[in-house]
Amino acid sequence: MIFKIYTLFPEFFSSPLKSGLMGKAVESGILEFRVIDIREYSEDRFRRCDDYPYGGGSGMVMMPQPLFSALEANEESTGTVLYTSPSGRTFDRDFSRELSGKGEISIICGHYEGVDQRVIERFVTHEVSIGDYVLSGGEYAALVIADAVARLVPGFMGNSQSLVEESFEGDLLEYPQYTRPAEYMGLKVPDLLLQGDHAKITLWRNEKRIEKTRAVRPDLYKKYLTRIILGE
Ligand code: 6GU
Repeated sequence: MIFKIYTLFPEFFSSPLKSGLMGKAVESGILEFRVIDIREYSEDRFRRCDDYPYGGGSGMVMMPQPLFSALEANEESTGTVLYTSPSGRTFDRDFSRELSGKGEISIICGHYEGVDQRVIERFVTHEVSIGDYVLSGGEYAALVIADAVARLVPGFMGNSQSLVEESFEGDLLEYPQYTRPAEYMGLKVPDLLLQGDHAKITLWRNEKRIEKTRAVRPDLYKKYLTRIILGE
């Protein structure tokens, strides 16, 4: 899978794309990132990429010219082009799944008060937010989106079972995990996990998932109950 990232801050991506599973996937060729420096496409004498908003108001707007040039040089007409902005549709698991089926995804990282609307109308297929808060730049969101999508690409995760048994599967959050030692600083691992009765352990884990979801994600819990009641 290829990610093309349009950004004013290409250096932002250098360390994340080298670290952890993402780094491995890039090295093995499962993923390819092309980080495109929007500023290189600016025809302005000083390579400016932002200007004051028409109609007044605070902040700056990303100019159409550098983005049009960058996108025209790097995109074919049929691709998926995301634009990260707090005004977009909220990114979620369903959308990450949908995106993981694409061979190529482009992400324009928004900055300042956003990009000129003509860029959105000409090139963008999805305006995407990662949640109801404001970030200082779309780069943070682009990394979140790329990671969530990449881990669904076959071969990215070593152990595919961990993809199945994770939070949100079955609309429940994950159960608590413990590792050795069985007692640390007087704090004990629940006995049942040490006894090896796997049927019991499965039941206990399920209970914990339900308890936690009910406490911290009432919205998800409702979804879970509805699904159980409907017997799906
Ligand atoms: Cl995609 N961009 C910015 N600037 N803020 C956000 C966001 C994106 N998603 C949530 N907050």
